[in-house]
Amino acid sequence: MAVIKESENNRKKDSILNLLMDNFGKYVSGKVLAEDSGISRSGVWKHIASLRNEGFNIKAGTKSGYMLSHIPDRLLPELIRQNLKTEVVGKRIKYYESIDSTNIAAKDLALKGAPDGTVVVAENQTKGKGRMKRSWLSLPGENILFSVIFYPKIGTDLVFRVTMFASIAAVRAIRRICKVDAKIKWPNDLYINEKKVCGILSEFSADFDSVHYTVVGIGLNVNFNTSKNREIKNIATSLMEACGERTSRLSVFTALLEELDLLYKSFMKTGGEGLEKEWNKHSMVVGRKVKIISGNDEKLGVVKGINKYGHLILLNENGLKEEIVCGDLSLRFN
Ligand code: BT5
Repeated sequence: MAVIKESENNRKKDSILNLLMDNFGKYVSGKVLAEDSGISRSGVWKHIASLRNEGFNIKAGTKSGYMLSHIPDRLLPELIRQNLKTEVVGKRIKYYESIDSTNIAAKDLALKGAPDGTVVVAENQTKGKGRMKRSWLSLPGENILFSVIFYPKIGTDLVFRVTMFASIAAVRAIRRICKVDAKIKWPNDLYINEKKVCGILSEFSADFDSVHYTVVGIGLNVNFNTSKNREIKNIATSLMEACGERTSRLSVFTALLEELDLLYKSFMKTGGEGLEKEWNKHSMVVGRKVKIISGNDEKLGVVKGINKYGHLILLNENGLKEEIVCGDLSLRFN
């Protein structure tokens, strides 16, 4: 019941914002807004107050109505919904100004039964997580930080395919908006010009062998001035740095949710058969000499590609093929 009320409320707020955005810089009367969204004049006023709280500048005149004069640079659900064309991903969006980690919040929501494709997005994370207790750095409002909940009907042996389709979705979205080809570095990174632009952290919960939920967390550097950040300035880049101009976070985020939606729907039909082909096409490591570090173990070899489970196939120094299930891959070593 609460969910129906929430979506009805969202629909009304979206329709008010939509009309104000269509008439940006012009007054729209309270009567027209009320009729268009199917609520009372006082209902309109409540939504206007809530939009103002979120950073929209809306002028009000007793006779003229309301005029939108500024849209905040935020990944607000009502802004995302204005253009989003998806069937599953982002039908429900939880937005935070600041949170510890969107993955933590998404796992909590998954345990409470949040719908498939629920998105948790934040402007800032106080404990952004990488793999193996590493951190993910960002600055408020500069990048894209979000997690999506999926309930794929697969066994744990195929769970890496979720990270595979998420990486491909990010490559496609970056290509669509920025016309740049990002490359995938096994197991979970995207690089542009040999520098990391995006990291993916997939976590899952399983009953016996079957996956209950997966949470895919994506951090994508958009308008990040990485050179100002001592810790990552030599290894990281952002879309702004790669393309030479600021990029609309909203456009990239919308494209990314749409690509995730397409790939997830096809994954639900086919189980992700053949995903490795597209992944290998975008790989930055195929054919290159690498070092794989797993715990205390190190291996050198040339990468042949990944197999259907997402395991890395390495041609080792003795000319033998090895299958690596997990680890860190380094391209800079001697
Ligand atoms: C990752 O881990 O690359 C996965 C990062 C996932 C972050 C997202 S943000 C939304 C969601 N919520 C979360 O809490 N997490 C996810 P890993 O492969 O372990 O790489 C971590 C390493 O990347 C760090 O140790 C740094 O060296 C580097 N790094 C940290 N922040 C970076 C950034 N903004 N850009 C590029 N590299 C970064």
